[in-house]
Amino acid sequence: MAGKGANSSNTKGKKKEVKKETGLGLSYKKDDNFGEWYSEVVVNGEMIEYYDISGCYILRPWAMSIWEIMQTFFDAEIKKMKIRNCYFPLFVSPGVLQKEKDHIEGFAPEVAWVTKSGESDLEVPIAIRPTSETVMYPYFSKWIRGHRDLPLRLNQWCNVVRWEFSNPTPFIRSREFLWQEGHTAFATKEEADTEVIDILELYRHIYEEFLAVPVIKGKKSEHEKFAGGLYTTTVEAFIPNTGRGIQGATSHCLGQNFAKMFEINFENDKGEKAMVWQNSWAYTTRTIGVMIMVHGDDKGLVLPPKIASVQVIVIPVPYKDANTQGIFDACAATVKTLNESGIRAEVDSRDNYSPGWKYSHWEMKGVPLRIEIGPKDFANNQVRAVRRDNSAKIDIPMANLVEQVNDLLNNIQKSLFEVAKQKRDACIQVVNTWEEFAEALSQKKMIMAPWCDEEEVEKDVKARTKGEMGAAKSLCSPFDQPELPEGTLCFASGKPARKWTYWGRSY
Ligand code: 87F
Repeated sequence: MAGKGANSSNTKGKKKEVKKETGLGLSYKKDDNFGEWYSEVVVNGEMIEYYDISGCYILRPWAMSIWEIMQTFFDAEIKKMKIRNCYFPLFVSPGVLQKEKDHIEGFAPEVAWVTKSGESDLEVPIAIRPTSETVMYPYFSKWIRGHRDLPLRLNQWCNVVRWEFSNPTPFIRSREFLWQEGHTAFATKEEADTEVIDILELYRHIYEEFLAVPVIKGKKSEHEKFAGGLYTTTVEAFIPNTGRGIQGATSHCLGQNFAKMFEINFENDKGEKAMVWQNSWAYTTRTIGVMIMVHGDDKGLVLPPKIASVQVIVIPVPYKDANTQGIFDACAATVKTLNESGIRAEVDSRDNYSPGWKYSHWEMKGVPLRIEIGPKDFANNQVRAVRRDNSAKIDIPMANLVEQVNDLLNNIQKSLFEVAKQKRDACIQVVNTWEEFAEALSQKKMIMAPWCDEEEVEKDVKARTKGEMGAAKSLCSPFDQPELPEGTLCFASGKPARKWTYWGRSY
């Protein structure tokens, strides 16, 4: 059972030498039993606590602080773009929800409803927002009159509820999650197109520069796009352990479909009645799960410095007859110096845990850099730094502390990305035929294939790959297209290929 790994019997892999020494550590290894490893690492790393409603999780401060760091970045960036924050209600009346019938149809089973207050039935049940198109767009219609009311660019930070039935996974697929949802309206398609790409670049930035997770920017197929929109762009990540692609965030151009439905019209500069062009875009707490899956190891979480609320943990290592007070003072001074230069450092001065226990504890929580100060370091006016990502040990003279710690943190950030990219790239397989495709899929690859771009063919690929591992689908057609030689044929249909597309199993 998920999250109960510590108490269950040892099925795969050895069960914990570390555990005997310290009471800490993981029962499962990432490469042996990825699912149980993940369930255990999110709990032992203090990101998540399981809750008594399936698919709902408590986000502990260690996780929330990551969300807030990304939020601070993204919020400032969209404000530079003149996008403004707002907040619409959580509840949706049935009439409004079903106004856009086509778009809601496929999603209806996931909508959660409030039917009672106390003991009495509500006269009309009220839906809980799964997304806010139908909540917001009636007001877009009211607020937009003339071209001077455009663009209207709104964002909200909120929770949404989707009552999913397929296996819930912390961060990755939960019934309630946090996101930002951007909803914008423009006078022209060109402006909308530009924003779609600008927002997608911010999503790439969050994944690659903050979470150190490589992503591929591209366009979803007609089959995989948001059905209510015109086209969907995505940043796609990949989890090497499971061989599955995962949609990291999406930026949609909605075209004029919703404008038609909700009558979002304006008088253009020629005095004619025109319909707006709309976008919507979102990233969610799933980002955190992808980061954990990509970087975590057998000792626990591995947090990239940019998103770690504690970048450096300082641990005093006093021996019996050492100058304990001197060591504790040196630790405090180290933290103070680092904090003053903007580095997020803390000391673990608890006297009821041994240094060894503290090492394991902070490794489990993924702190990028540990600084130890023992009698010898104290005597030499230096500290010992230990990297979480590769266990490298570096002695740093106090005089160079800030400079070297900054260098190390930058290095860890870069190196996490490079290592993740190498692993991801090693999973990419270029194929040209169905046989090669099937073989690569069985090897859990992310597959780059020439495709005719026909929806029927994608459906056929799904049907032909159906099995207990789940069917393969298109992940995206990368914006960055390799050359497609004249006469290249589709891997699945044998018709002339129109583009290179990534395929694979996915979350
Ligand atoms: C579940 C229940 C009801 C996804 C749903 O991607 C409706 C929906 O509309 C639904 N699950 N969607 C699509 C969401 C599209 C769009 N919304 C704004 C985004 C970005 C943010």
